[in-house]
Amino acid sequence: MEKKSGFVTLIGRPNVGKSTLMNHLIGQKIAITSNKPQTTRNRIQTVYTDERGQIIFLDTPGIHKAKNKLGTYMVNVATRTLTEVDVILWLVEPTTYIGTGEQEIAKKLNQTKTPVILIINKVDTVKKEEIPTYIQAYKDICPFAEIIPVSALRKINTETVIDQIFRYLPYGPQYYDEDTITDQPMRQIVAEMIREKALRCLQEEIPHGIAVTVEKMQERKNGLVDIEASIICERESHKGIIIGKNGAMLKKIASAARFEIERMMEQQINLKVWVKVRKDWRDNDILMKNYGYVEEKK
Ligand SMILES: Nc1nc2c(ncn2[C@@H]2O[C@H](COP(=O)(O)OP(=O)(O)OP(=O)(O)O)[C@@H](O)[C@H]2O)c(=O)[nH]1
Ligand SMILES: [Mg+2]
Repeated sequence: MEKKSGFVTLIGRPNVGKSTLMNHLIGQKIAITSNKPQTTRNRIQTVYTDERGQIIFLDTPGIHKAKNKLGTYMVNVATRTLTEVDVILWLVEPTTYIGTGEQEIAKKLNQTKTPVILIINKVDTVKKEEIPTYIQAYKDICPFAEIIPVSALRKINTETVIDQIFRYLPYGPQYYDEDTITDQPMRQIVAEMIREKALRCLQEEIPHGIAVTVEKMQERKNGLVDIEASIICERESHKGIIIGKNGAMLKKIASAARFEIERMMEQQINLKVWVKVRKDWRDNDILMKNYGYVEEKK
């Protein structure tokens, strides 16, 4: 049987469940997730392979009204994928009210000829009999190839997503070997896992102003891996909150991160985390670049 292959982007407003869905579709947690909007900041590429062929997923930052340079960068990253893929998955929440954010995305999608599959996610949060009303509300704002109600969290109807993607993918070569899950370097995945724990433990504006860098990752002869990382924040007052009373908050973040990194690497790790202040780094091109938020060269 001739195999299919191609690129598929997941786009949508922040917090609609793009990263949760992608992780579930590939069967491994690569992209971090949280209940705070703007969790994903870069394009995260992962690979799904089965007997039908290969799907290369691009998870993207949520499309929103940017308030700083980091936000503009994130929206550009997401928007650019629209021109690079064979199929677009647009994720939305189950609602009949289509806000300006969604309308802006629809406008962009109406300018492309690429097939768009609408994913109405989080259907576990609504009554089953209401689902047709959400489909009805969305169906005319774009010429969708398909509309699929899904729950990424409860794993409802997610097989259908893979089936439908393969329908619209072109025939083509296998780009990666079957064992490849992602092209993200391990250091980056580790930094993201620490950022996820910080996002989940901290409140209000603090998580949005955090970046994480990994300065050292080195394996000892006995297999233990020493990791040194920094949490960068925007204000002295934020640093105090991130460290917490007697270092309690930082300990909580680091030990949650260590637990997950050890599980992923299947190795014991020794994790040291520092907290640094870089004032308003989200509006500073050079600092943003240092933390990995840099435009890809074409
Ligand atoms: N109830 C329910 N919650 C979900 C579902 N999918 C995702 N979530 C939750 O929604 C929140 C956001 O999920 P993410 O996967 O981080 O969302 P995202 O679209 O990647 O968000 P950004 O990266 O900020 O753009 C998390 O708390 C998820 O657990 C779902 O199907 N049902
Ligand atoms: Mg995400």
